[in-house]
Amino acid sequence: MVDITRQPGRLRPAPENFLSEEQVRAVAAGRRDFLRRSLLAAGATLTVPMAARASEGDSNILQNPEWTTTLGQPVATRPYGLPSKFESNVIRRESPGLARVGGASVSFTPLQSMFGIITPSGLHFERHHQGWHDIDPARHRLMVNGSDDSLLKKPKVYTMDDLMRLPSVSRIHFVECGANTGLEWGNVAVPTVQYTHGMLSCSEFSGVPLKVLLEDCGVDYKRGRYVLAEGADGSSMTRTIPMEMVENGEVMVAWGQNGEMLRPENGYPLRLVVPGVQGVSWVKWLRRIEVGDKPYATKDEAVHYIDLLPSGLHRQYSSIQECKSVIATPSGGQTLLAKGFYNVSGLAWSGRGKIKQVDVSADGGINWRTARLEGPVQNKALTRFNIDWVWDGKPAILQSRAIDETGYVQPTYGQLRAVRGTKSIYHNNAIQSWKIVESGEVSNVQVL
Ligand SMILES: Nc1nc2c(c(=O)[nH]1)N[C@H]1C(S)=C(S)[C@@H](COP(=O)(O)O)O[C@H]1N2
Ligand SMILES: [Mo]
Repeated sequence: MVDITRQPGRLRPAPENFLSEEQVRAVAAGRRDFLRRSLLAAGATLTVPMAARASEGDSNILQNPEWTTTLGQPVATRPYGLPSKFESNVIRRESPGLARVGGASVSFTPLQSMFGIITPSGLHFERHHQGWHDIDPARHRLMVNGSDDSLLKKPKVYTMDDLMRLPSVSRIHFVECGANTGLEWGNVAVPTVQYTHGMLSCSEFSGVPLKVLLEDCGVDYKRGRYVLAEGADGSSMTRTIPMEMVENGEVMVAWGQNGEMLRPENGYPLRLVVPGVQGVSWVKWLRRIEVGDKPYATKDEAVHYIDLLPSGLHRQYSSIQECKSVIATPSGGQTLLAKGFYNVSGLAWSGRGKIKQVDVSADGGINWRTARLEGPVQNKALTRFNIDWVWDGKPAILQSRAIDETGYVQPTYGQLRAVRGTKSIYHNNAIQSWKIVESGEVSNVQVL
């Protein structure tokens, strides 16, 4: 139970400009801190004297502020609502360490500023291989065809109006780019959780199960074991999806995101939702689905999004995002300003189903305590965890370790590298460590 009589600690958010020039240079030079478990001290104890907060003489209590003594703004001053001006630091950011080539780039979700599990649509990360478009829904079409007519008897072209008349569903799912946390393979000490893990978002998506469309078009499930999804942008984004994922009803052709139409950056007016699978398969501006009898080995699955293994072989189609978690508060770039109580909070997810348990360590993985999960825990969605922690002012290393309903345990860096080697870019789900020093500064370190 939370003992609210404990003195709360205070946290300074990461600075507005997360990366100083010096940090950018450090990132570029690949400098980072390595730590070994054996060097770490034992965890903090949970005894801190109680203290009341001083309120005497506080003008915020004694005087009426202007918002109490003046007229407020009328309704519909903003026909579409916006966040408070005091939240202007909570934005998507591009990493100065990553090059932008034309429209091809990525912006990261500010995970350090989020609550619960839903990513507000305006803060959803973006990954475009060839920039984004605001497509006229009246001119958008979705073609469904077979690689030959025996695989799909009645090829069709749907308008948005056609699609939105069909029986729809709404489900909450995370989407994570396969390259999320990718720089950490190369020991680059990316300074904040926005950059280490921010190619991750979670929304309620609304749309029609792809299965409904395929059955409407007379699919032959016996022979048509794969679908190819194609986007309408200039990136020739095409990905193969195994038919099992479609047949179980999970893959959706979605137009809704968090109760409104998709944002243009996220695929307006139509995107594929492939729960548990890496972001690249969530084809945006979806314009065509083809049913085939074998995987297509397109450029985005034969050359990109593959894993170079220690044997020297490339692994293809490793598309399911394995169980992973990260502490977002406190996290890199933030500063603990006082000893005392903190609600350590973060996110856990698994492409294989629900999160079963999250453990948190404050001593770099020697001792673990089980965190509280915010329910209801949902299938292939982010799960928020929280745990009480009293910082005693001494150096500490915070880590979280998630376990999913299949029993899979999130690996340490040592365990992951033993299987995957060191040359990967994609699919890094290792345990993240945040080091806290006596000054309260929090930074990104790797515990092997
Ligand atoms: N048509 C199209 N679909 C696309 C992409 C793209 O560039 N073009 N990027 C993919 C990648 S790599 C990812 S990680 C996700 C990102 O989705 P988001 O931008 O909505 O976060 O979209 C995927 N779908
Ligand atoms: Mo991606």
